[in-house]
Amino acid sequence: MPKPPEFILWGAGTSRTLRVHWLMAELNLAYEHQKIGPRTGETQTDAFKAINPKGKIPVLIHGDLVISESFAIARYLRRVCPTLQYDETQLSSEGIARFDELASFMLMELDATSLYIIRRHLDLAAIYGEAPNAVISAKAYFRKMLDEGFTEAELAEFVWGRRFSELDILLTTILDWADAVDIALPRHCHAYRHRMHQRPGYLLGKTNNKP
Ligand SMILES: N[C@@H](CCC(=O)N[C@@H](CS)C(=O)NCC(=O)O)C(=O)O
Repeated sequence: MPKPPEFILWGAGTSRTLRVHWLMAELNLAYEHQKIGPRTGETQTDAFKAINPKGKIPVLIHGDLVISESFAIARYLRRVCPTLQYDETQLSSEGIARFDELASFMLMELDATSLYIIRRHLDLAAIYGEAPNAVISAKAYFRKMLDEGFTEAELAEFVWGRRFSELDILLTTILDWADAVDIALPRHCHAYRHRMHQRPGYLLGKTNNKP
């Protein structure tokens, strides 16, 4: 029998790469790790750009499939590896609509429109320019979206349905990143993060994500 293809994961050291290392750990998947880091030049080599022309990590290779975008990788892994179960609501059309709503909200409003704007104009100001007002307003916008996007009750256990999912990985990495750039988080968000940080999958993913 032919051996199933191995997973090869490119990237280490960022909250986006942690998303994949963490999920791999939750799914109990073995993989080869190519530990290239951001802003080291390693993402811009001809060899890596032949894999991902965008020059970005993470990237997953599985057989003939080469896939970038941390959340798309997470969705693919959930599909090919049935280790994590879904509850009944999560499998319903309404549950899937809620999944899409939460994923779009977190990726667009919290990650791209807020946190990445802050990163561009703080840590990466030498490339994208100083823009103190953009940073102040992105922080305020993040906090407004967070307050309006999740009630305390919605973060009492998992963010989607009654079971852990890739949406918990997405939200935890977003909250950790916000905390690291000094956005004050409400108490229930800290409690939610603390619970997620106790998961063995998180701890192993964090170790494997080390550059
Ligand atoms: N939306 C993408 C963002 C990927 C991304 O921007 N990755 C950064 C690191 S967090 C990167 O590889 N930048 C190129 C570099 O720093 O060399 C995802 O979620 O995977």
